Amino acid sequence: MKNTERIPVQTNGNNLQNYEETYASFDWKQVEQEFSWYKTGKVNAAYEAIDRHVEQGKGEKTALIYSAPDREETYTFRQLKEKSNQFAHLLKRIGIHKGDRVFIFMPRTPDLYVSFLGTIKIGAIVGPLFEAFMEAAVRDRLENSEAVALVTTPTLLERVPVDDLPHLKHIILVGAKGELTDGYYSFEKELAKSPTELEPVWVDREDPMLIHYTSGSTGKPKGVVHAHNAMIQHYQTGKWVLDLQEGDIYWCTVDPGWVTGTSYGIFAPWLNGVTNVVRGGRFSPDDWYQTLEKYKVTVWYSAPTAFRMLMAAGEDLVKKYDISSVRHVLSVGEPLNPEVVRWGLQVYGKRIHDNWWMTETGGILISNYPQMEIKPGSMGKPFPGIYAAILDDQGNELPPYEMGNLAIKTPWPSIMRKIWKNPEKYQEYFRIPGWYVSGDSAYKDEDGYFWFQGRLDDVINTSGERVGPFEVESKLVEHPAVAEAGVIGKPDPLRGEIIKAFISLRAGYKPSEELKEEIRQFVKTRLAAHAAPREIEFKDKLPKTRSGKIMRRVLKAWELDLPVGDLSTMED
Ligand code: 6R9
Repeated sequence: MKNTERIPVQTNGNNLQNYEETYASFDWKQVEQEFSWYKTGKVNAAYEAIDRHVEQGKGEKTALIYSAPDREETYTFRQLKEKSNQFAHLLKRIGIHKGDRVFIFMPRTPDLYVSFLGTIKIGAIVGPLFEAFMEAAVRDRLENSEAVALVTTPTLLERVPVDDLPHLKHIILVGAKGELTDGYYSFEKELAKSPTELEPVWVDREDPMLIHYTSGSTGKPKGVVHAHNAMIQHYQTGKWVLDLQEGDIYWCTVDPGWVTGTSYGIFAPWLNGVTNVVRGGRFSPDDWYQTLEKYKVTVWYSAPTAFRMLMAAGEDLVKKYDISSVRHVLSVGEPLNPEVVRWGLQVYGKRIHDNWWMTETGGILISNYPQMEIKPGSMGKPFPGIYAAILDDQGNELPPYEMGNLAIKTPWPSIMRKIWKNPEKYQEYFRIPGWYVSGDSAYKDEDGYFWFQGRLDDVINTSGERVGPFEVESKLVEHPAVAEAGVIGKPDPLRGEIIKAFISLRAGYKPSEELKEEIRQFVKTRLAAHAAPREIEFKDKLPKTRSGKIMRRVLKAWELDLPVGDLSTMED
């Protein structure tokens, strides 16, 4: 179905003047010249993110604003440089070397960011973990990566099976009380006795710096490895997609346990020398609007699940706060339902700019730019320097509107360099020569906009029609009673599959057979008869990952009584 809805350009953006022209002429080499690598042949991404600004006279600028219910602190670029240097000295003292894996398992506090930067400064590989992980999830990741050091808190240490992890030799505790035994170190005491100056370890741009574990639908999570070179992409997408400028107050709402929280919660803002807001504590609509108001946030990057929850919290709440400082709003992680885009425009007065990428791609590849019309429901167009296409299984490019494999021509600066100890898995992404095959299905329209349909495993085949679950879910959330929806295909002897929808209702609505029928008719009349869910089930909550993605495979496993696979990334 052709979509004719358009949202015109609002602010025109600041950094990227003309998308079409830039796309036609851009070369990544232009960006590389801005960093030390270009002059010396060596680089360090943490140096480029923090220390470089101190050397360029921006040491007293605020780099980090940390806000949590019980703690509020700010750090300048100089302070972050010094503290991360001190942490780096601690690692050096205990014998951590270039290439060693250092994991961080702790709540979002400034210490997390200091540890992250300090690890990279000595050329070690950092692995951030969600604080909510339970023992099995922590074990899998530390075991697979053979981590030698871990930064954590005394409380979270209870979930680390230290005795079963032979490689793990050093535990650095944030907030430890009293004397510690061998192999345990107090973060605060050790930093206090470390010098604030450090010569970073200069590495090759291809040297690894970061591992993110991401789960596939089956099997154990995979350790996706990124190199220092990824910063080229973080920096440039920060400029052209986030539209970051000198005076911005930037807030990326997500945790560094998810790749968005590192590429865009650490690198993009700091490589661009911008003030970065980090909020600790749990999601609450009140606190979020308060954060925007209090710090006068200008650029706000979040995820569809959060925007849907803010939408469900209603318009009246928004009116209680002054969020007029916000200039630019962005979303990633899941398809951004058109209804959410419309709501954002109506209530915030702002366009929400959807963009697409993956842990494996390391940075944004497809996006809506400030100076481009938005077609609600579309992920936008490829970033300059990126060629994206829809391929059939043989690698032929498909014409507009045909659904197929979303694929990207290799390489680009932030593409993953390997999957830790799993070369077979790595190769699967490159099964079509010259291309990275994402595993997502999508189509492209005649203007070059990309439209997400679902993970390939999620596409539903009902009575011979291929239906992407996203289209159905987006129509469902347009119904006033629906807060969130997850749609799956359920095997059916007659139709191949039928569409089943799991729905959580907005406050004030009660489940009933009449409501089911009303919702079914709503989709039937506004989308297509074949796309209307034959079955509807109401749920208090839908299963989601910690990054907020609805887990359709879990819905499907529950429905069909199948094994659910790895659940370590599921929220409580
Ligand atoms: C950054 C991140 C990647 C998967 C990806 C796709 C889904 C991400 C999306 C989107 C529709 C968007 N996804 N952005 N789907 N529209 N704008 O999310 O990385 O956690 O590895 O997930 O998320 O299915 O393949 P990751």
